[in-house]
Amino acid sequence: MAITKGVDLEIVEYLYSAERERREVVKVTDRYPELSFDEAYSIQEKLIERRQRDGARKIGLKLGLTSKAKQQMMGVHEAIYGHLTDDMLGLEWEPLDFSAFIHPKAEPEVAFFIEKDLEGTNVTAEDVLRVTKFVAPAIEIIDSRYLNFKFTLADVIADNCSSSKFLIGSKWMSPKDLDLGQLGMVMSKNGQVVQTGSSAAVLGHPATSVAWAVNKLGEAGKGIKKGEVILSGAVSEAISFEPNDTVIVQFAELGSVSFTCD
Ligand code: OOG
Repeated sequence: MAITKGVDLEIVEYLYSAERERREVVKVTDRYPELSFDEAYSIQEKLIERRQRDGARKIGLKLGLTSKAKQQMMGVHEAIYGHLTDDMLGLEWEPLDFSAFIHPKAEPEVAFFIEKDLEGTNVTAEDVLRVTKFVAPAIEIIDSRYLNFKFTLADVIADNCSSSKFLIGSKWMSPKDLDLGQLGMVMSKNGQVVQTGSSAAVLGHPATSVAWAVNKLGEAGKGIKKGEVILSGAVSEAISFEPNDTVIVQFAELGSVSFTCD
């Protein structure tokens, strides 16, 4: 059974209020088991429109499930994308407010800053690098609205891919000046190493991940735009954190990015 017009907007309110009221909710597919990926993306679009009506501005995209390990864990063969809005941007020098989250986790990522529109269905990693002005170290905070962070692929797409906050480090480099395909990464929490990885974990190269998103958007006649920021997907597993924790992500060559939490 397809999701009808009234029902999609009900789901939007369900997820949006869960986020604003910081509560976990039962996943959408418990009620609508046949929710398709296309319907889920359409709900995601409407969720972003809802945020825009409240004053948020769309500023870019995020990729999810870009590592083979995470895809296998979910039993899927595809990445997913969601939207970033300006109210999601955190600043390194301002502690994050823990009470604004449900059950947050932090992921190390490489951010892309796009300087030219790009659209198509045969876009390559090289095309993405050509339109990328800078790359920078980033941390994404994911905070699924679903109970115990458990969901199907359709659920997580509808929930804007668990997006909550993100932070960008201060070292911005041209992708021409480093080997973006194999950047080592160390993530530590309160001085203890909690994850290590390589940017190669992101579909072999983070630009391949961005190209995947452009091609996926291309199927709907959309693309990425000049001025957008794109989080290319997690380089390692996400880690949970608590109030007063400090998390630092250090990339070889690309520098570091960190946050503390109140
Ligand atoms: C889905 C989003 C994960 C990534 O980079 O893999 C994600 C989840 O909540 O696991 O952003």
